[in-house]
Amino acid sequence: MRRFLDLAFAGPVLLALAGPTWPFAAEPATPPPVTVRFELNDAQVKGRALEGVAVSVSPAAGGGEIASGRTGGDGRWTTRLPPGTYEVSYRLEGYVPYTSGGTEVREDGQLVTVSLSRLLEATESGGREVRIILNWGSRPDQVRDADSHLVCPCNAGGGHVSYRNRTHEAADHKVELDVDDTDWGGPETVTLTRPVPGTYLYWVHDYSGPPATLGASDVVVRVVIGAEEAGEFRVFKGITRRAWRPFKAIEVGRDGRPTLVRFTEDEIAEAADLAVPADLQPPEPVPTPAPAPSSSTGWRWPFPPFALLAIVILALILKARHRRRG
Ligand SMILES: [Ca+2]
Repeated sequence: MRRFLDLAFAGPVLLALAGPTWPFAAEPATPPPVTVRFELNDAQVKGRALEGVAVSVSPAAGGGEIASGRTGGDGRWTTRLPPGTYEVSYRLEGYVPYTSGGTEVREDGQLVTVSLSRLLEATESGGREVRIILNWGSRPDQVRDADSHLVCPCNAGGGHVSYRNRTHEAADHKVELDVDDTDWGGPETVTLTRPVPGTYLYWVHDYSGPPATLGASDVVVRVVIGAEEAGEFRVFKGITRRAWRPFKAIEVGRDGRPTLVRFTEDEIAEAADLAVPADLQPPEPVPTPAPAPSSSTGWRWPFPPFALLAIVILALILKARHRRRG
């Protein structure tokens, strides 16, 4: 009887402890939010932090703004977000508005570096100016030194602009790389002034490899034509090459109007975005063959360690018994 009473009492207590949702299934858990720092800087002026940038964050899947704020004097704004993919827009007077469609939030303390491009004066030549802005990640396992390369179609000497040759200037046009950033983040900005008719080729090179780390990095390339963001490109994860072409070309017509030409899906499937002219590119290192797989158990020894431990314990027990009998 006493036992029955105990059970009768314990049942409701256990139910109460189980919480109000029992016996219904728990809701799918939202991952706990992590701290994310946004750092805004000027795409053209190295080291210039941008204060007062309005940042607005919405889930990429839709649902509207979930966080917003403005950067402080250090160009930074910090918030907390559950890991996921977000659309983030950046607005500052005098700069080209920018909305990023696929900002991935992964770990606590993540730093998202974004560079804004100043609005050009609404002149005829200003409308034809092209800026290619490269940002990359800030984690130690991400590419430390990424480089922008651009080849001008004018066939003049020095038309390949990179960290080795930052300015290409002819009588009627100019290509300029503002800075060679060598320690994470970026930006590196290439500016085309009065581009000439033809095909401009651009690619990103992982200078600090091997190993190739572009695929582990947050490489983002944006193209601004005049006052418009013409395109945003993110490196795909898992790329094992050290060079990547985010877009096919900047095509400039006979009227001097530049157009951004993207790769088609078929071209990307054929890895055209990894094809950089060999004469312009340092050779890729020959991949070393993977080490031969070890035995199926993973242990090269006749006995795995736990078997050896068992044998030692067994030997000690037998020895102790032997002593007691003796
Ligand atoms: Ca660089």
